[in-house]
Amino acid sequence: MFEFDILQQEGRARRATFRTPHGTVTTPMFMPVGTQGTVKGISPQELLDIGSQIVLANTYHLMLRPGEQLVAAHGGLPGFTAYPGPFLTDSGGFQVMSLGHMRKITEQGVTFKSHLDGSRVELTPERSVEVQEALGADVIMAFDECPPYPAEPLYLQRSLERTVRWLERCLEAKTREDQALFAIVQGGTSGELREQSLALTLPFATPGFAIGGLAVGEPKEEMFPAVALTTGRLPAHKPRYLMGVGHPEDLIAGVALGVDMFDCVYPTRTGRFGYALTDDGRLNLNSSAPRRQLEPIDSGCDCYACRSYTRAYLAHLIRAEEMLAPRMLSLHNLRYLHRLMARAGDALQQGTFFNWATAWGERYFRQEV
Ligand code: PRF
Ligand code: ZN
Repeated sequence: MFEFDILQQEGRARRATFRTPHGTVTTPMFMPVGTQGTVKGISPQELLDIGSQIVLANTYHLMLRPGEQLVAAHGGLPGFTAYPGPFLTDSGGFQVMSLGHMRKITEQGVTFKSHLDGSRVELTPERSVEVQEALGADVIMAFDECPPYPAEPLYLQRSLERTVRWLERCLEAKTREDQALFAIVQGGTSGELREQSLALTLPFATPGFAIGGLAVGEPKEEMFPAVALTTGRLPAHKPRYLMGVGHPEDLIAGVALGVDMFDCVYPTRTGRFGYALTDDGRLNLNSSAPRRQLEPIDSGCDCYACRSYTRAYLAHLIRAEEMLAPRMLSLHNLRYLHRLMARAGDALQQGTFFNWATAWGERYFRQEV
């Protein structure tokens, strides 16, 4: 279980297979976010149809509502959600910081007020693992702290050291053999602190490693050097997961730097706002031009929305506030990112990844003149 086999490599970029109890997936891959045990507006059958391979779910949300025991009573996330493939659950640390109120971080863990009913809740490494075991995902994440950007170096250092102690407690608390626990490297955008986090985290030799603490508002010129430093130190033969990154250009850059897995709410959220991802950049279907365009969002896309509808029809749905619009744009955007990662994989297979990525970027960033 959890075998990671690298099939091709070009520079740092690689194509690989990753075996989980609910199926073998191919990387590089993008993972849709199903925070509440559902990818907003998209059915499990649709996820399978567009090539989703692993679905994300959140410890924080599901422990508060409906409670992990109800999910466990369905046999875990696949039984609860009817999505039959692999799941990954995030540990809750990141969501507590962005959603919880009156948060207090101590060595023991985080206490906060629920964003749902204001009740006082405690989340610790042990509790996070307990919840993630009840939810039953194939990949579970260590309970960490993702500090805000910017943060004081001294705070970042204390925080990353505590995250390592929490990792140790997560591994101690873990009882299931059929779940892979990934450690999370922190350290903000500082090279020195990333190195410290790596030096303390790598000895735990978890079956995969995540790069956390990025995509929290820092400039891209600070994010990518931190990614590059981290992928340069992580073991080659284990999966690498860049958390919370989902813009097409960041996926390509991440793959070039040796990242295998990504997740983000971006494709579904931007879809709900009326934007469609294409090789020519992001198309705004709220603007006036698409209202008269009789072509699909993307003639090269094989998703249901592109096979069925014109831009004009989708723009009409948006203006009429019909719920098919956010559904179809989410579906298309997810398919776009899945296909982007499949195209990167095909290029890796042919040894043409860097040429392909350059051509993709030239078209994606081309300005209309
Ligand atoms: N830690 C966890 N989840 C996350 C992150 C992190 O650092 C990020 C970083 N952007 C997204 N999701 N546990
Ligand atoms: Zn499409």
